[in-house]
Amino acid sequence: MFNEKILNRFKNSTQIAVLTGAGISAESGVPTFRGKDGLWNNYDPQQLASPQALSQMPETFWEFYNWRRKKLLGVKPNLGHYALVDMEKLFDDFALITQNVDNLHREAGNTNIYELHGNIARTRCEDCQTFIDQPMSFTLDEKVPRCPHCSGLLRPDVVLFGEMLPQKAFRDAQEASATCEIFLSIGTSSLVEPAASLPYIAKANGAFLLEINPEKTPLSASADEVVQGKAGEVLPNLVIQIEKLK
Ligand code: BJW
Ligand code: ZN
Repeated sequence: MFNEKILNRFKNSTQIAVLTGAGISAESGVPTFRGKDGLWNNYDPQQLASPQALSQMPETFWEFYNWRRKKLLGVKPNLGHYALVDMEKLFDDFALITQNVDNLHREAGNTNIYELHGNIARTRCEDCQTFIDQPMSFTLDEKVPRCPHCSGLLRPDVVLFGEMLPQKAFRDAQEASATCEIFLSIGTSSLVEPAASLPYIAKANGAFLLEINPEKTPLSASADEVVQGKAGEVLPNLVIQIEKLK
């Protein structure tokens, strides 16, 4: 599964950046966005994860996000998440950049995490921007949750299409990408910008680019190596191999 070229790179490197997408949580039972299980009630998630959906059809928007929140209540990290916790311990400089909003990397035990698209467990007011200090389950019985301070529309603290990414997390992710020796892209379709540009920043600065995904993506042709497989199977194996080298 891993040739000598890949393993030698890990042996001789101290700076690793990892970018994860929905695919790493698929084996925990979290649906991905695109692909065969990517549709929700015949809506394209791209339509729903938008400021237009929030303002023009708030009931449908919240039905989608409450469905996602409900699903996450029973979900646990999988072997892929845990392998990245072990990997973080093996390197001096390890950055985990994620597009996922499901909190599973933190739950697994990674510490140096940059969440580019927010966190679905947090709720804030679209009008007064106040964060609501409640567990995510508090919206589950509401058709359109309202702000207790100003009655404005509440929303999950996630980055919708057309919105800016959290600036500090994105700057840190850019820096980690520009300075790493190995960049791993795991379980992402590599379609959504600006996250999709990070591996190219890494490559332009001399990093070795490794992709782990059961399917080919637009990034595959630019990767130094592609391991076609599921994150929950490939990553534990990779970590065992690296542990043997260190
Ligand atoms: C497995 C597996 C297993 C399955 N193991 N793998 C430049 C060019 C063109 C467009 C743009 C551009 N710059 C900006 C844009 C616009 C837009 C964009 O990128 N559009 C493109 C889609 C065309 N980007 C934005 O709007 C961003 N904002 C921005 O750029 O602001 C500045 C700006 C504003 C206005 C104009 C210009 C600039 C914001 C993007 C926010 C994305 N938000 C979402 C929703 C978050 C909230 C929520 O969760 O609901 O983020 S969309 C959705 O896609 C979500 C994901 O994080 C993101 C990425 O998806 P991901 O993770 O890759 O999942 P999938 O489903 O696509 O892929 C899963 C993969 O897993 C597959 O490859 C499987 O094969 C694999 N897999 N099982 C390993 N077991
Ligand atoms: Zn408010």
